[in-house]
Amino acid sequence: MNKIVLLKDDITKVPVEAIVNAANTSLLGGGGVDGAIHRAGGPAILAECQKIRNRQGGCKVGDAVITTAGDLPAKYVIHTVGPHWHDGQHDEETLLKNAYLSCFKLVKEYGIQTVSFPNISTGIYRFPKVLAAEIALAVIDQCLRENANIEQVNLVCFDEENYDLYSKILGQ
Ligand code: AR6
Repeated sequence: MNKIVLLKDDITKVPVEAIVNAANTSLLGGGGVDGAIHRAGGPAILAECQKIRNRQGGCKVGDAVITTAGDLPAKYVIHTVGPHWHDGQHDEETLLKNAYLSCFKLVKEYGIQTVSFPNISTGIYRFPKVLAAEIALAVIDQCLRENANIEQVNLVCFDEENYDLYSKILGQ
């Protein structure tokens, strides 16, 4: 687990090779971290998202696509779509796991060595934060074992609650 770095920060400010975005199926931007990434990254990101939309009609829940990072301190943005939390009976856990896995698939494909994740689905999509953290850490742990090329995974928490609970789980 020593390749995992926990940060309390704005993900758009942390230099890294790839920044993961918690997007929606339209890929056209939104609020939360998605809004922050498009604002800080500039129009080049949206232009590539629109091309992907034209080609494949957006991004399904649990999938991920990759674009330039525009003006962000990164090379790529990986846009994934986490699930809305309903009641836990709508495949939410599997879909969140798939969102993280889809990001790591692109990380492997593009030879990415450093990547920052926000706490996908735990804002506007209201996924319970402890459960989301457990799912995120299990997938990250598995993917780090499977991909020795990854040097660092940043978990960038924006809200105090996520930062505190990740600190506890990671024993920091
Ligand atoms: N840096 C890092 N984390 C952030 C930042 C930031 N600048 N801003 C917010 N967060 P959310 P979701 C955290 O709502 O729940 C959008 O409208 C926030 O504290 O951004 O997956 C999309 O277009 C929370 O822990 O994403 C979708 O429609 C985490 O990011 C929808 O929201 C995720 O919160 C996706 O909802």
